[in-house]
Amino acid sequence: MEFSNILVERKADIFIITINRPKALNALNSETLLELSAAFDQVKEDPTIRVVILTGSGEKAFVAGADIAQMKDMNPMEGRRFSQLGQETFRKAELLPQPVIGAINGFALGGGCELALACDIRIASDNAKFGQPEVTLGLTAGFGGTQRLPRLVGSGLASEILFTGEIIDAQEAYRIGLINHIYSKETLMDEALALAQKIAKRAPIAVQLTKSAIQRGSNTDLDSGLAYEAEVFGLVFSSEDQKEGCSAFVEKRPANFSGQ
Ligand code: DAK
Repeated sequence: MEFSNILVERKADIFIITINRPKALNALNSETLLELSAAFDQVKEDPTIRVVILTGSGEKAFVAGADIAQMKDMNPMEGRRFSQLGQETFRKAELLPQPVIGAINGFALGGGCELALACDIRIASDNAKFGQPEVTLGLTAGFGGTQRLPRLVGSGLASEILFTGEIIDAQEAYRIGLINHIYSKETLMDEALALAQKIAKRAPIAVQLTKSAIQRGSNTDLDSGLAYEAEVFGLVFSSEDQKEGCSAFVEKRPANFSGQ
């Protein structure tokens, strides 16, 4: 598929998706969501991709939200469809076998914050800003923010962010656990790539099963999550990489994982 609102780039095992509407601060309209959805489908079908990095183009924004110009005149049915499209697209990121790193390079507001929340790992530049300003527009968060933000930072902090629409800076986002690391904007992508490369060197099946256990566990009770973890743990023993990884340790040599 040809993309006009996103850029995709392959760097060895790593797939970089850049939302590319800098004139609208990378706001998500339906077309951009459809392209993002197609890119996630492409990643899912390609086992040679080990890690995905998601970022925004330009100096100012990761994603400044859902496209307000498009939403302005929506009727309720169009609103519901738009919300479903965003939710389905973001869910694809979570359900990808490969880890997704959000490299948040500026404003991550509304749908942009929600897209960041759907990434497995979030790192940000020091100029990043986060918030759910929907209530300032007479809207509710519609791409998962009311569900994922409380799960990540707790109900009290999420409620304050969602009820006030206040924007927080990278330091505050770091303090509340919304992001893992803060870097200068010049080094953010290098750091994202270094993190992606570190993950890409590990046994891919083990990494992917770990992601699936984290995802499964965050949506279930502890006992069901532990039962799933035990199944996954058993399953890795069918991989060549398990034999290689454990043998390499015993033989005191570096492991050479094949992804099988
Ligand atoms: N949508 C469309 N265009 C946007 C945009 C957005 N979210 N954000 C910025 N832009 C456009 C601006 O209109 C401007 O376009 P031109 O006037 O140049 O044509 C250009 O990007 C540059 O923006 P500014 O001139 O405003 O740049 P500043 O540096 O002065 O300000 C800003 C940056 C990020 C503080 C400001 O642009 C801003 O406040 N933007 C809006 C941020 C925001 O409120 N985002 C949340 C959007 S609401 C739902 C489904 C989804 C959602 C909700 C419900 N259901 C269906 C239920 C999701 C909602 C949202 O995400």
